[in-house]
Order: sequence, then C-alpha cells, then structure tokens
Amino acid sequence: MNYKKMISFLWRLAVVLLLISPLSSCKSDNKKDEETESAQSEAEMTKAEDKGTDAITVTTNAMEFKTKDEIPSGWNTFQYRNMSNETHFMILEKYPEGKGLEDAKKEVGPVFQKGMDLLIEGKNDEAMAEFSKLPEWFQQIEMYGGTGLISPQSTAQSTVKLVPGTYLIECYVKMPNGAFHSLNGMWKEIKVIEEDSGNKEPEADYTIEISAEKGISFDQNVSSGEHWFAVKFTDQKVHENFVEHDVHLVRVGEGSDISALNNWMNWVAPEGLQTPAPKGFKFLGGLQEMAAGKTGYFTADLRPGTYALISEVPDPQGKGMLKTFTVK
Ligand SMILES: [Cu+2]
Repeated sequence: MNYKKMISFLWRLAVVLLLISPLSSCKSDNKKDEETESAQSEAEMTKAEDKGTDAITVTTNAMEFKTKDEIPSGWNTFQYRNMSNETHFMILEKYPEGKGLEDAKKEVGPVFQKGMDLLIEGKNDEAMAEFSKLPEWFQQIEMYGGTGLISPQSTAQSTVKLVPGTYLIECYVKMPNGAFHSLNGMWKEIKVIEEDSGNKEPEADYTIEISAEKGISFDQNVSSGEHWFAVKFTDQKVHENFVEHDVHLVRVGEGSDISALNNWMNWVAPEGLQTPAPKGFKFLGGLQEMAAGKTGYFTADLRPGTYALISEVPDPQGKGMLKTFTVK
C-alpha cells in the first residue's frame, strides 16, 4: 500500500475542502445553460480535419460511450461526438496489468461516489476516510490524454500515442444530483493491441506548454479557422483534487463571468464539474492529462472571439492555468 502517496493526497484534499466550504451556499440560477450552449454550438461545430489518419469515433447519445472494443497502438486520433444535451469529456486511463472495468466498478467507483455524496452533505472528515479506501492499484493508473470538455451537440478531436494494454474511457462530470457520469454508464473498457496504427505524429499549427511551475504558456496570435494545437506537458503532478493538470479550450461569451468557470473546474467542490455547466461558455475539447515529457494534440475550428485555455484543477487561475486569448 502506497501510504505516502495516499497521505499526501488526503492532506491536499483537506486543503481543498477548507477552500471550498464557503462556496457551497451560493447556488446560481442557470437552468438555461445547456439550452444556450446548444444554440451556440450549431454555429461552431468543431469539424474534424483528416490529415491522412483514420479517426476512431467515440459517440455519446445520452450517458454512454459507443466505440470499438479494440484499437491499434501508436498514434491514434479520437473524434468524440457528443450528441447529448450535457457537457462531457473522454479521458483515456491505462489500467495496471490484470485490472479493468469490473475492478473499477467494484473498488473505485463506489468509493468516489460515497466520498462525493459525503462532501455534498458537508461531512468532509468522513469523505476523507472514504477516499482512503481506494485500492493500492488505483495509484498505478496512467493517464494517456483524451479529449477535453465538449459542450452538447459538438465534436472534439484529440490525437495521442498509446502503448498496448487495457484502458478505460471515462467521463466524471457530475449530474445535477452529484452522481458521476462514469457510474451511470460513461465508463468503457478498450484494449490497445500490439499492432501499430502506422499513423505519424501530427504537425501542429500552435504549441501550448503546461507545467505545475509556470502554468499554461501560450502567447501566440491565433487566426480563425481550423487548427491543430500541440500540448506539451513539461512536468506533471497530482493536484489537490486527485487529478493531474490538463488543457481545455473554451469559448468565452461576451460578459460571461470567468470566475464561475474557474470555480467549476474542481470536481471536489459540491457544484464543481456538475451539470449545469457555467453560463456563457462553450467547451471545445482540448487534451486530457498525460505524463511529464509527453505531447498530445487537439484540433479546433475557431471563429473570431475570446477563448480560454484552462486546466481541470482547483483554482486554475491561481496556478497560472487559465490563459485567455483573442482570435481576430
Ligand atoms: Cu459525462
């Protein structure tokens, strides 16, 4: 049992719980969010550009992932079609040898859900005791990217390099009652086989760097149209919410409250990463976390306006992991 890692996680969680407790009382009236998002998205469907690679399609119609059970290793492009009316993402988690979806359902899912329910009830100490029940092998799960958050009726596309093994595709956005999407169907096991896809590493139009030390570094003039973005993970660490830093691309509507977006990126907060998504933002994908030194890619079709690159960690702004830019 990796007690050292677990204890440091529990400490970080304690800090986060202290930080979020005053927030739990401020409920906002934003039931119309998803409708607004849908309306915006028609003008802005992220088109997938084919650069000579066959994309693997992953589809969500309601609360599920539909895709192949087996895919090649090497460079793979995932085209995630979110045909539902809620915001989702897809992260690729490589499980340790001999573990898979059945183990996650037995030993991981229930612990997270019970812990979350306790957090919602304000029982923070009991929540921490619950999270300490995660199995030892949970620490050995490795993240291999995946697409960032994507608004309803939209498509996200990311390209990552996979090694053979058993992976889970997961979305852990929460339903309005705090239930994780994963435990309600958004968990799928796939096998990455030895055979290589033969795809080459893509060439990016723009490069984003992210590190715990410097946050998100991106200082480029972005033109409108479809672009490939590279995301370089200079370093990596487990943040206070038990996940590593990643990069999501968001279109920022005029007059929208960026602090609402900043607060929403923390799943440990009772209303964080929970439907409804904050008003006035459209999620356009991005790249889920991967190990230090690795690079992954995502594509997006941009029109003039304001955009944000943001990480799914507690208070990304305070960590330099919220960067806005303008497309002219
Ligand atoms: Cu989801």
